[in-house]
Amino acid sequence: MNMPTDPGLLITDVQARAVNVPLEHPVRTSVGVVATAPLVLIDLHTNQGAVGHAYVFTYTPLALRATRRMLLTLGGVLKGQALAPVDLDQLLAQRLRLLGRTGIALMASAGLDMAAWDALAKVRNMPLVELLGGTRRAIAAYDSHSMDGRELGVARAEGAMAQGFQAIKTKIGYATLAEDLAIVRALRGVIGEDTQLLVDYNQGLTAVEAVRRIRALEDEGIGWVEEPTLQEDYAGHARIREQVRLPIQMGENWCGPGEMAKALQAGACDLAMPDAMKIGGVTGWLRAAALAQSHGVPMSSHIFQEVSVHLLAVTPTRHLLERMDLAAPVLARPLAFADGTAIAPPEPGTGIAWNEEAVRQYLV
Ligand code: SMN
Ligand code: MG
Repeated sequence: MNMPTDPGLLITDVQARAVNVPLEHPVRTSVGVVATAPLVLIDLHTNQGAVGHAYVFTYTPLALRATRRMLLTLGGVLKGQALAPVDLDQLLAQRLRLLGRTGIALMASAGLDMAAWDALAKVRNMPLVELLGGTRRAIAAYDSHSMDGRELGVARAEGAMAQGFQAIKTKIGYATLAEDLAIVRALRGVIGEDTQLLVDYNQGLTAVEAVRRIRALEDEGIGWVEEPTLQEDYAGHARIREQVRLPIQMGENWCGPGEMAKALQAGACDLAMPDAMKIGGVTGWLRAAALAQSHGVPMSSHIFQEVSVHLLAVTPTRHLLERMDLAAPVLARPLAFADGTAIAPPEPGTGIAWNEEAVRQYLV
């Protein structure tokens, strides 16, 4: 890669720390439980003093060490390079071309991308959203819950309403359709008719069972049905979509904009919700946002709320910000929500900063 014309702003070091953070509520899905938040915290140092912060979420502690090693290895590739995130994305794409930018390699590449954009916004002394050409604005959000069962589900819904949310998501895919219906109706009883109710099957059904269950939910006022079948089965999602009258949502598992393009091409979904990490960081998200715009698809976020609140502000078809506070215990300032919305913080960068005492406590 030819050296940049202005070698003024360079990456000098990348540090990565693995933490396993407690969750107030485990993320219970129809296909497994996320009991803690395994995160790798990234610090990307530059020759002008700015340090970019980001984290990646590894879903299982089993992937923590390997992801940290990959981050340090790819971070080593970026040492000495100009702090130009789009160029760095191209460099990593080229280095990982034969391996394929998926799995841990993708996660590490995306984490470095998010940290590089954070560092650049700090050097330019502006919030990330403004560096991207947008303005800080209130982004509509939903409070994201789990397969909590009736008692906890109702309690969490009541809490979300008390905090001013106008939309909540619950995870379903209980043993029987009757249980799915019962929890949906119990939550509707709490949130009323004016609050959006979203459901997430986390890939737990066959396409045939998904059609049966979604048809039974059609008169419950549901805003979207997320990942009803295997996330990689775009044809299956398209078949479901053709047979039901509720919007199909997916995207958290798309590895890069290329997979998003294939899913949209297959007619797999009415709505899109890329994950800021798996889609390829800030750089990947911007390309995904263009895809959503060209297909006329509303675009929401998946976890990574601290970065996503900036990204949705520059997403032409922006829809909803997911509030699921996975990193809060290790953040100096968790993202604030009010009246069912969040606004990108005013300080330079993304606003991600570590609570170093907590990081030490949860260090793996
Ligand atoms: C989800 C699954 C696993 C971890 C975090 C979140 C979920 C969602 O699919 O959409 O929030
Ligand atoms: Mg989901």
